[in-house]
Amino acid sequence: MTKAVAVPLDSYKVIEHAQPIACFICNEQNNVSAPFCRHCQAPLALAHQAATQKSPPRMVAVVGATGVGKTVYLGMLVDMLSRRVHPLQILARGAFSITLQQTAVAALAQCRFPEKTPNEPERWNWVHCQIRRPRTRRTLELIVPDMSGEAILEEVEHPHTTPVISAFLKKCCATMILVDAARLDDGLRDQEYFSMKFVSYLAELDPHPKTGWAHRPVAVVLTKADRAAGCRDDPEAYARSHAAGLWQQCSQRLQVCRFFAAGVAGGSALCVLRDGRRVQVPLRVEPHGIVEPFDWLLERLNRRKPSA
Ligand SMILES: Nc1nc2c(ncn2[C@@H]2O[C@H](COP(=O)(O)OP(=O)(O)O)[C@@H](O)[C@H]2O)c(=O)[nH]1
Ligand SMILES: [Mg+2]
Ligand SMILES: [Zn+2]
Repeated sequence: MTKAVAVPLDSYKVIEHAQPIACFICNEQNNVSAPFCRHCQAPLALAHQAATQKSPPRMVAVVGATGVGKTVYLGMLVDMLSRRVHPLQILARGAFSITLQQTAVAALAQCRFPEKTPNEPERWNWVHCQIRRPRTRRTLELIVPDMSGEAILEEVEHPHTTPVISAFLKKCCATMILVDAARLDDGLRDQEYFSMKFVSYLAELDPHPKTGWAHRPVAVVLTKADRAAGCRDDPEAYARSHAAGLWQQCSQRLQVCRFFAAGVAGGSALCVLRDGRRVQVPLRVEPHGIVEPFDWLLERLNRRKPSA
């Protein structure tokens, strides 16, 4: 005979979990205890953090083809900004904001570049930080994910098939388009084609005559400037001569656009690993032009009202 036992029903738990939470990126409803959005796979920690803020965080995209230098650039940018006091102070929010900085800087300190970014959005580092100007009480919450180049290309080639990218880019208030200057210097055109496709994708994603992408700030950053002679002195002139199609598209389609040159390594060399793989290694870390595009974007953002 089975002995009857009284089992208390934890029904309060059901009620707690029945309350949905909207994903901060795509606005779809999710279970409050889920770690990632079931629709776009963005971390729901962003929605939980945003819920504690008076004004919603604003988002900036850092885009470019695979291998252009997004992870290295973003890791170094967060590291440099987090040490700076003037004119802005940056405070990272949440562990994954610091992970990007940690992995990029740790790799560079060991004379290597960080590993390739995984394709799955749940494995990206979503930098969420608070920007404070000393002596003013105004703060700005900013979200900048380190996305994979493959996922960006997939969305650009087939619009609205990668929900995390399309929803994110629709809500973004500014973007940095990274272009590999070392490849431009070698006469290769893939970087130019990628960025041209991206600019045209943006223009079609939100064509609103006043608030669309044509009016949002876009910084075009020529990366690996240490490997492209002449691009540091005048990035715009360099883009005009080495990526004329991109330069023309930017000047025709974007009202608030500027060209920059940046480099993290002071020099790099090709190294053959034991397994036969050939990888670039930084010979020394000599950041150049890292914060300038970010400062320029922030200044433009401060002049605009949040649209989202
Ligand atoms: N010379 C040089 N190479 C760089 C620099 N930044 C990145 N790279 C190279 O570009 C590769 C890809 O960088 P990564 O940031 O992972 O690119 P992502 O795919 O756009 O995130 C690195 O492994 C390096 O070989 C730089 O500032 N200078
Ligand atoms: Mg990456
Ligand atoms: Zn979502």
